Amino acid sequence: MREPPLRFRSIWISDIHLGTAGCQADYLLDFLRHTEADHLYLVGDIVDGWALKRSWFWQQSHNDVIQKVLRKARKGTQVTYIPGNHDAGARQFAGLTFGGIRIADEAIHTTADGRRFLVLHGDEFDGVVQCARWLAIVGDRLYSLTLRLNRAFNQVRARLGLGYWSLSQYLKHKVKTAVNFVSDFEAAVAAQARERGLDGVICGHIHKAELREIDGVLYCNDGDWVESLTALVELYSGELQIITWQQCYAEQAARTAVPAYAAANQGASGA
Ligand SMILES: [Mn+2]
Repeated sequence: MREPPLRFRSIWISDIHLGTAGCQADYLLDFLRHTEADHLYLVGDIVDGWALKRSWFWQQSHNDVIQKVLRKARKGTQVTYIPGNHDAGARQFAGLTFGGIRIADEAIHTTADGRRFLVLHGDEFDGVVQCARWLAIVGDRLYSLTLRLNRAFNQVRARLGLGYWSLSQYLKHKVKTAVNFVSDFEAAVAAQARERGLDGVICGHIHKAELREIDGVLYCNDGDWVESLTALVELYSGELQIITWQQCYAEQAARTAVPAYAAANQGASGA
């Protein structure tokens, strides 16, 4: 199947967590293969240094993601890497450029229609991470456990011929405190953009894609590639959208499946 790539002015992806079993590198590779952009922002938690320190996990697909991004940088995409808390080691290189990839603590992105957005990972607004690091680490371990469960669960679903369904996402949405934390986080990040006189903010970190106005500024979260498989994109008009790749993926598969189904039906009616 050789379809022309979807072209966007900008793409934001974050929370890929390369180096963990939860990372959905194959879906991300598929996304990177089918999309092109003038600007690509890697909005933190790209490689999971915390998890790699605990136990080494690295697959060929994780290399492929990095190669793919480097290749895009070589071919003219402006790539900006904003490290997050799980890859905070890279923050010491802010201001430098490696392999055509600019590393920065944060960035200001101006859309085609002239709006200005603050781009950052977002962990600095995470009260848990700021106040008690040990609590964050305990939470992180519980989280990787749910992701492992999620993976096993979806392997069973796949065997039964069922589609991908995020158990960890479902559980998290069921927890009320998590919901409270999400809304507090969103409000805090949006307030930062407002204080700086910007039109909006683009972040990641909480693994929940979002695009909505909060007190006069546009709050955008590009989601993640461990559960929701989402990216934020800017069209050439300047309009921002969230892309859920598992949906695009399913629609694509359905499109290619339809002719085969129609052909089979035609054969049946002719008989
Ligand atoms: Mn993070």
